Amino acid sequence: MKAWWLCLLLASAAQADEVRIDITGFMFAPQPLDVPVGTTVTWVNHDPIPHTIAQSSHLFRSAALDTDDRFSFTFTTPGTFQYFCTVHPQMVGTVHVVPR
Ligand SMILES: [Cu+2]
Repeated sequence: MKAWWLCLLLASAAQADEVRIDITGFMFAPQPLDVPVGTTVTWVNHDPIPHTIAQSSHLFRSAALDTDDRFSFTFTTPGTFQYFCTVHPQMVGTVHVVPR
């Protein structure tokens, strides 16, 4: 019984992927990003000026991120998700979320 629970825990831990998107020089990288459903994506701002992360259909929106600040979102449904920086709308990115 205990072994069964351990397997379940390990399986769910293995599915809890985390991927980072770096913001450097007004660019998101990697770009675009492909991840499986359930992935937590963390944006990290390396620029000396603030940026935000806003999803184009209002799925999520960060506060202003200062240098080295980060913002995370867990994608729970497949699809193509476009996002941009509300301070610099020319900064755009895409996350492709694919089924497992
Ligand atoms: Cu920006």
